[in-house]
Amino acid sequence: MTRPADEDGYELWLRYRRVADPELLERYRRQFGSIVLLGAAARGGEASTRTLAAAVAELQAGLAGLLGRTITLSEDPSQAGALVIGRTLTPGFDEFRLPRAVLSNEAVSSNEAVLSKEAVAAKDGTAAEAGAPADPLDQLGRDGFALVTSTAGAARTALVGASDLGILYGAFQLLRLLQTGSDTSQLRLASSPRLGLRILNHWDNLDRTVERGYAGFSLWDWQKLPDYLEPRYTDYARACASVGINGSVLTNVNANALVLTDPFIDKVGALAQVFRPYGIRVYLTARFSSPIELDGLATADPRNPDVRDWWRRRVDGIYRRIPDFGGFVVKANSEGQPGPQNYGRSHAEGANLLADALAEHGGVLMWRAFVYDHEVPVDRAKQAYDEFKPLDGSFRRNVVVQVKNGPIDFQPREPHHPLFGAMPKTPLLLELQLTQEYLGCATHLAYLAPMFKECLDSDTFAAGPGSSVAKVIDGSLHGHELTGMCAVTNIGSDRNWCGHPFGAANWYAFGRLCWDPALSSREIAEEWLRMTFSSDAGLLASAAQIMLDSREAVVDYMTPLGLHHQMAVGHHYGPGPWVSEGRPDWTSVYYHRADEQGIGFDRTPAGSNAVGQYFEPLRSQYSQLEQCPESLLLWFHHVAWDHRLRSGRTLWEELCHRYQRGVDAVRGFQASWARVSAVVDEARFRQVSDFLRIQEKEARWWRDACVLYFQSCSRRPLPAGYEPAEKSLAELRTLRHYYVPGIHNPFLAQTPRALSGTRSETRK
Ligand code: GCW
Repeated sequence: MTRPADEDGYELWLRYRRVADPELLERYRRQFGSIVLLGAAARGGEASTRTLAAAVAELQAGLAGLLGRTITLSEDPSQAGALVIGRTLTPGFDEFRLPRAVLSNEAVSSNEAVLSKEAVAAKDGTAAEAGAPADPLDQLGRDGFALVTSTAGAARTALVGASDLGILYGAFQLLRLLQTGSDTSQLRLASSPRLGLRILNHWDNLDRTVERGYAGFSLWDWQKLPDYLEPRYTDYARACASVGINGSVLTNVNANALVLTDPFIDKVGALAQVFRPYGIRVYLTARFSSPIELDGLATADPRNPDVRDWWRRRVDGIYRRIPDFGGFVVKANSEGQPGPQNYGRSHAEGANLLADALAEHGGVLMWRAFVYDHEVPVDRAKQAYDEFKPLDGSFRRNVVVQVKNGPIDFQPREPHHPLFGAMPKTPLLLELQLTQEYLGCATHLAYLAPMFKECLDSDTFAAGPGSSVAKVIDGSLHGHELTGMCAVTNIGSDRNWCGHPFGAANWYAFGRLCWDPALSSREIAEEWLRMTFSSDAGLLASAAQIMLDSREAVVDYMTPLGLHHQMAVGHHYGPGPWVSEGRPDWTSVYYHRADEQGIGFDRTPAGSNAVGQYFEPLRSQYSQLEQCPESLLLWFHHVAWDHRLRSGRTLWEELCHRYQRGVDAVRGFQASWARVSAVVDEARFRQVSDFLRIQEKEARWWRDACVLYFQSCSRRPLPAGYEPAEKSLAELRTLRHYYVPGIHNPFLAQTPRALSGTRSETRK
C-alpha cells in the first residue's frame, strides 16, 4: 500500500476522499446518483434559498469526492438513486414517511429540540390543541432532519428537514455517514439537536492577537473587512455547521468597546452575511463601560436613564445593520473588567440593562458567572455561587448565565460547578474551553471529550438522582426554553486551524456534544479519525486509544489527585508550584497548601466549606476523606503525606507514581503513533510525532518541577523506580519563557539582564 499524499489539515474533517472499499463505493454510487429538490426547496430547478444552495453545494462537492463522479440536480423524484430533498409535509414524500414506531424511539425523543414550539407542545401533550400537524416529522423541531430510504417504488433516499437549516444539517450527516463507511441501505434516521445555543467564543482582540490562543492570530481580518471576505470565513462556517454549531462570539470577553462602533459593526455585518446561510449568528462581547468610553457619558450605572437609552440606541443601530444579530456576552466585575458593581448594583441589574435593549430584537444576553474578588477573603471556588445563587429569579427572560464547567478555571480536572442545579429559575449555559490554556497549549495532544462528558454526566442531585449537568443545560430539569453550551475556541490563522493536528478533534467534539450530549467520547473520536485520517483499522485502534487516554495523562503529569492551578505565572505555560507572590488566589501555594504535614485544599466544613455548595449526597461524599473520589482528593481535603490510598501507597508515593505515570503514558502514545506511520501521510505523521516529543519533554518538566518542589515540603525520599530529574529544583525555578503566545508577555518588554532580578509578575 502506498502512503497517502501529504496534507496540511486545512480541510479538517470535511476531506471527502474517495471511498476506498470498492464494494461500498459501488453501493453508494447506486444509492446516490442525483439530487432532486422538492416543493418550495426548488426554484426553477435550483435551490430556493442560500441555505439550501449551501446544502446542495456541499452534497455535490462531498459526493463528487467520495464517489468520484459528478452528481447533478434532476427533477425526477421517482428515479432510482435520487436523493430527494425537501421540507416536512412537502407533497411527494409519502413513500418516505417514517413509521410512527421509528419516530417515537429513543434516538428521536432524546434529541428533541428544546427551543422548538412543536417539540414543547408534543412533550406537554398539547400538540393537538395547539393545532400542530399530526405528522411526526414535525416534531423534529426547528433544526431537525430525517434521512429515510424509500419503502416503495425505485430505491431512493429522502432528506427531509424541518427547515432549510435542518436540511443543511442533514446533508452534513449524510456525508458523515458516507465518510465513516456506514451502511446507508436502510436509513431510518431522525435527529435534532438537544441544545438550542451551540456557540463558539473567540477570545480574539481587535489587533488580531488571541487571548489564550495558540494557533496563530485571529481569523477576523478587521483591516480588510467588510470589503474583502476571505474564503476561510466560509470554510469556518461550513465546519461549524457540519457539527451543528449555530453561534460565534467574535471577540474577547476582556472586551474592547470599539467593536460596538458603526465601522466595526459593518465589518461584523459582513461576517454575519457569510455565516448566515450556514445558520450561524454572530454575537459580540459588550464592555460594560462602553457608554463612557465611546460617547463620554458620565456613568455606566444601569439605573441611569441616559445609560439605558444609550444601550437601546446602540443595540437598535446594530440590528439595523445585522437583523439577525445574536446578542452579547458580558464579563463584568471580574479580573478588572468594569461592571454594575462599580455602581453598587448587582449582576442581575447589569445583565437586565443589556437584556432589555436586546429583547425587542430577539437577542440573547449571556452573562458570565466567572467572577471572583481578591478583596473577598473566601475560597475563590465559592465566590461565583455566593454571588449568583441569591440572584436566581431576578434575570430577564432573555438572559442566560454562563457558567464554566468547574468552579475555578478550566483546570485539567475540576468537580462540576456547584451553580449547576442551584439556580432553578435561571437558564444556565455551560462554558467549556477548547483552547488548552491549562492543558499544554497547542503542542500537547489532549482530546477533551472525556473531560466535557465528565461534566455533562455529573449528577448534581438538584432534583434527586439523575439530575445531570446535561439535564440542567438542556432545560429538561427545570423547564427552560433557552438552553445551550459554549466553548472558548482553539481556532486561529494556522493553516490547520487549531495548531495541533489533533486539536480540531476538540472543536468537532464540542459541536457533536451540543447536538447530543449522550454521544460517547469513543464514538466521537472514531468518527473524527475516520473523517480526518482514514478508516484503517490499525489507525483507529491506536489513535482512538491515544485520544481517549490523553486527557488523563495530562491530569497525571500536571495536577494529579485533585491538585489545581499549579502553572507558571501569566502565560500559564509550564509548571509553577512555587508561585507565591502577588494576589493570593493567583498563586499556586494558595491552591496546594503543601506543608510538612500534607497537601491539599481543605474545603470540608472544617475548612472553607465549599462542599456545602453541593447537594446531598455529594456534600457528604466530598466531605469525607474515605468517600471522596481520589481523583478529587486534594481539591477537597488537606491530606497527610503518609495517608494510605486505595492502591496501598501513601499519598506521597501515589503522587510521585501519578506524575511518573503521566510521563509514561505520553511515551506510550509515542510508541502507538509510531505504529501508524504507514497509513498516515508523512506531513501530518511527522508533526504529530514531533509534538509528542515536545509533550514528553514537557511532561517530564511538569513531573520534575512538581515532585521536587513538593518533596521540599514532604521531606520524603523519592520512591524506588522513580526516574531521576535532569534539573535541580533551583534550576527549574529560574526558567523564563519568552516565547509563549496567547498573552501580552510581560517578559518581552524586558531584557534578560533586567529580568534577573524579576521574581514576581502582575498577571496570574
Ligand atoms: O482562564 C482565564 C484566563 C483569562 C480569561 C479568563 C476568563 C479572558 O486566564 O485569560 O480572560 O479566564 O475566562 O475570563
